[in-house]
Amino acid sequence: MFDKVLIANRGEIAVRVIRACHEEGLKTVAVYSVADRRAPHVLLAGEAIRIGAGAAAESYLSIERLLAAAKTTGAGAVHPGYGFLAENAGFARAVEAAGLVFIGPPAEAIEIMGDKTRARARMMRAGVPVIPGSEPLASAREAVRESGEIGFPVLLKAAAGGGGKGMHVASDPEEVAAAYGRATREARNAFGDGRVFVERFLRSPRHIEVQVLADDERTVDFGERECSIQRRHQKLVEEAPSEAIDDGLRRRMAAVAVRAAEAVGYRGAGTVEFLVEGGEFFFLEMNTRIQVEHPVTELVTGVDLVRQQLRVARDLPLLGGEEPPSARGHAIECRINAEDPAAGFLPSTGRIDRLEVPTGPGVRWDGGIRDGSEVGLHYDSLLGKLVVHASDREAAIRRMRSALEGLVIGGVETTIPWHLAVMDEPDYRANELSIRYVEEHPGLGEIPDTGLLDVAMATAVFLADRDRPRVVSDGGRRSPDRGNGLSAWMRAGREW
Ligand code: MV4
Repeated sequence: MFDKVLIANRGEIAVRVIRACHEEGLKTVAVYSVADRRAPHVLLAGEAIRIGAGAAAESYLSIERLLAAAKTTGAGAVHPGYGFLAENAGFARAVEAAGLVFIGPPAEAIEIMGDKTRARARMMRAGVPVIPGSEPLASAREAVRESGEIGFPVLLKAAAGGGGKGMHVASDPEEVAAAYGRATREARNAFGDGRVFVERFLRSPRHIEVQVLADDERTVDFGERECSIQRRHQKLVEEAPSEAIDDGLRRRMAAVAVRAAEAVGYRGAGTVEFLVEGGEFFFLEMNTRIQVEHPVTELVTGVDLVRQQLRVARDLPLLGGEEPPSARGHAIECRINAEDPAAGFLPSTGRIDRLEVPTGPGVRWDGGIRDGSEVGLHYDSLLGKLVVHASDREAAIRRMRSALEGLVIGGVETTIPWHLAVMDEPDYRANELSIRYVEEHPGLGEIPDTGLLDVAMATAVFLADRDRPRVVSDGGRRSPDRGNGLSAWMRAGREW
């Protein structure tokens, strides 16, 4: 049993895990690179130990340095967060070989789910619906034959691929033959593994995932999340529940997700991802970690999933043996990245010189920055997640719009304007979503191309307004543009 946890991560998830540990009465050790020496997670943890310079490879990705830090501080367990080494079976094994508890699933489960073809085979044996497709193909001729049986269009996928890399759509036998050669070469070059298989191509599916948590006695589902709004396989907006599925489909997906987890002897928190189209759902992959978007599930169920991870890791019964509460209301999460939506989501760097976060009923900010934080290019661009919970989806959209207005981050460009535009966008508000939403709605959040003069004028207005002494008038209501003035200008821009 352990009483001190080393958090092998940084940013908002490190802050999130440290808080959960403290609520569980556990001591905490933060690790940090020189670049992160003043980061919030370093200040929040009971202890902090520097493990390297800026680059992740010399710090958060160094198994040797992480284990040395655990040994030096007497930590009895390691929480990997997400990203970095969270789904690295070798890291899980190294932690356990060092006599520490890995707060996550068994290494075997990580390994199986990390290999797309092994996972697919295991799921098929467990009766989990997978996308109709083939085993790894031996030739272009076999690719053509298998595609004919599946039906066009088909998608050729690299067995060692992931995140959308190594996928080729083919609409007829000639295209399959040509794509097979290309896909094999690319896979060999990119992943050192040229194996390729073929699947039925789902044109505009939704990406819906089911949260599960397992201890030694049972595997429990915590409902689903709608994650279709993605850009280059990076989720931007997530919701719980998905309003695109009815209770019958919800129950079937939940039961399949539990079966998928049980089929690999799962333990801890995990997420089973599905593609949903035409009332059918197909296993896509399983994420063997706590995910960025876990807060929307926490808000609709009232369960702290990270604390449940810590309970399972200490052999305490999941939920204290209780049944999970049924979900209520609707939650939405917007990922606030240091990226400029008006410039193709280019990463933006700088020093945070202003940070105002909204509060109020049903508003949560899971942030990894503070005033003065340096935002560089060493790590991913996520600054924090703005999450809201309300009685239904329309109320949640209104609450998110208001919360976004109240979130002011100065010093870097962010995705806040883009999210404001999404909340106003008719297809989004009508829940007309698929994984193609972002490509089908280009230009959201972009400053209308009205020439630099207008932008200069708007910026001048914004800055003048921002620093004008606030005179509270008419019953204490502030000017509606109190929040990110640029977004107000953008809205006004349409009438300007
Ligand atoms: C698919 C698909 C359509 N049909 N497979 C993308 C990453 C990898 N995990 C699997 N992916 C997809 N596989 C078939 N047969 C569409 C995607 C896909 C996607 C899936 C989920 C979320 C976002 C996506 C974005 C582009 C493509």
